[in-house]
Amino acid sequence: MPDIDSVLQENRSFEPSEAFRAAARVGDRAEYDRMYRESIDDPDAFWGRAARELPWIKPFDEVLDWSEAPVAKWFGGGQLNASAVCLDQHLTTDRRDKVAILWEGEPGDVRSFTYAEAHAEVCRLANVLKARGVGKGDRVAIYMPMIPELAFFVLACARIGAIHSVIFGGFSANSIRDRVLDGGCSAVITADGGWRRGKVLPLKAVVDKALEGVGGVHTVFVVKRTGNEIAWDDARDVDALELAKTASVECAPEPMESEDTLFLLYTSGSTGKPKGIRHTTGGYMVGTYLTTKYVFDLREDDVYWCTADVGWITGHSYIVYGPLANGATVVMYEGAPNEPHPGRFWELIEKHRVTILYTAPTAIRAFMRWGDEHVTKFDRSSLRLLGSVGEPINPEAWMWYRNVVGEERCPIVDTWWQTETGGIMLTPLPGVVATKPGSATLPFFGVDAAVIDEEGNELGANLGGLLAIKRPWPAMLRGIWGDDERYRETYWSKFDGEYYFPGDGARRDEDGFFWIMGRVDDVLNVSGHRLSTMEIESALVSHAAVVEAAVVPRPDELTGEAICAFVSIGPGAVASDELAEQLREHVATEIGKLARPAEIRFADALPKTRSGKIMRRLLRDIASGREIAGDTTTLEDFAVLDRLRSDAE
Ligand code: 7RM
Repeated sequence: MPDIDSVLQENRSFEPSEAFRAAARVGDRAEYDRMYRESIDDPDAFWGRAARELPWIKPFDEVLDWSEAPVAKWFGGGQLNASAVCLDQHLTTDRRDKVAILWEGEPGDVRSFTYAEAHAEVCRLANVLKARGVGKGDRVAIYMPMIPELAFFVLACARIGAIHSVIFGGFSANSIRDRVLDGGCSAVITADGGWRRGKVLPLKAVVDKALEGVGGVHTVFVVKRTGNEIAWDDARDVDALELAKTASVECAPEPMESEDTLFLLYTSGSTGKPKGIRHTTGGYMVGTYLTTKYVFDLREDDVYWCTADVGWITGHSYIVYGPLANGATVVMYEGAPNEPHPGRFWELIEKHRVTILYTAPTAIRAFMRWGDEHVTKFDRSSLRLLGSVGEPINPEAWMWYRNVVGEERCPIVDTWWQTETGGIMLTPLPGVVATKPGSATLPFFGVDAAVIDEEGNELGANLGGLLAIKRPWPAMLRGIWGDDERYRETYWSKFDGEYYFPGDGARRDEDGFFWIMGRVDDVLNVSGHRLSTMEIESALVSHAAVVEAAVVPRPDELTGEAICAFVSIGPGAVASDELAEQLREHVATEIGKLARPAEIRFADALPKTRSGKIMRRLLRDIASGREIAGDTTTLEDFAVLDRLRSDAE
């Protein structure tokens, strides 16, 4: 099979400012190189030292045991508790009275908790869980809005050694049922409702439906947030905050083995049922702690805001565990970015003096579409660092993020990683790297990344191929819940256990920078050329009329596959044959005739997962006139598919 042809040309490069560099933890390339080299050449020394920055209950005997590959054992013999790492360790320091969580609800209500207060809340909730018989090793599903109690319950589970399985608050009753059954959950934590776009999401009602006919759940803990009417089963349902009022504010953290499971988080496979990705305690905590510290270059006075939902891995690692382990002040927001107006994020940044913003390309593109004025009317001078995660960020969006949001002052860290990797894998360190728009740049410490071909040979500069990771890292997944074979098969079998295979395409440029080219399942084959959908999409969105684009193949007798582009356009543009022709020409000019779409279809919206990733798999079926096959439970808006289908007719 030929390599993936890379056609994207991007030569701009942006150094961090001298001021940023001077204050940064790692402020020059030689220092990064030295630390990186040690992390690869002597991982025991590097990770052993990093791990000893955390408060262990019992010190570990061994850094890594890889003898049962691909199941890694990190920090064997050690005991710790993730909630104690996040909370208790700070109580004997000045951070005791520092704000840990600064929360704003969609209606504008604000609550904040110092580390001491958060600790008390978590202990109370842990005692509430215990009182209903929840204990070490039990699986607990959490289906909650973005309220402080979501983070507190996550930590309360960790405190007593219960395994949390957070299910994003937008999932349907069926998705919840599947996950509760697969994980064998014996308790569910939910809320009466949550605010989203001015309306109440009736979460408890969805849980009630999900649990119809499900036998194994003995308790549903309900947090009353919105006060909407809910059904109540006296035998099963308990009012969590009512019980918390009289619960003790002390709860000793359960000593956990380093390899005890901390949580499950379900991620959709391209086919088949969702996989319960299993993360354990020691390695995950060391990995999220260290990446947060270096990638966001956290300082004591930072106000850090990651806009993800705690229901995604980004929220687990970079709202809860990583930042709190570092003693950061974390902003949490309940609602939609355009409620009650399209400037809500920037208003929040002005109001709370946010210094670090970590968000997703899909959100950045939405803000671009809504117009600069909603951003610029708020004061963003507090911002010093910007981050991106979730998808390849197209250079246009990157430049807009830098110029409009960050006023050319803030470095951007484009962080590549996965639910499975637990933490950030490819990323610039903000004081070190001269970033290039669209590149996740260099590997984080301990990450031995390569771009290889189908035979496992490393490819030379600028050749597109498969991203591969050569050795275990602390925060990596330890398995798929209940299906160890699927773990081996999916991630380690492609190259006989030699590489972890994330399923993404990538190239490395002449400076060794990584450019992620999207999922390899999405690669197109036009006349024998393998093209990355992401590069063609990037060319399309660089046209002024286009907001978002998704490129998929459809079968073509002549070329094997022809390029079909689904395009959503901005408010000022009009869908017409003329515009379609312009866009086809635009792609031809930007990257060559080879990549010129055979067909452009205008769409008001593209099918996305609830975390904002475009589901090209579904568009492939539509473009080829096939019935949609495979798992659609992660789709955000089902009506989008019907509209796309009827447009095609
Ligand atoms: C953190 C997260 C993982 C997939 C991954 C990629 C894509 C994520 C980037 C990215 C290019 C990035 N976990 N992805 N971050 N692609 N640049 N900075 O999103 O499990 O939900 O998704 O997301 O394809 O494999 S995830």
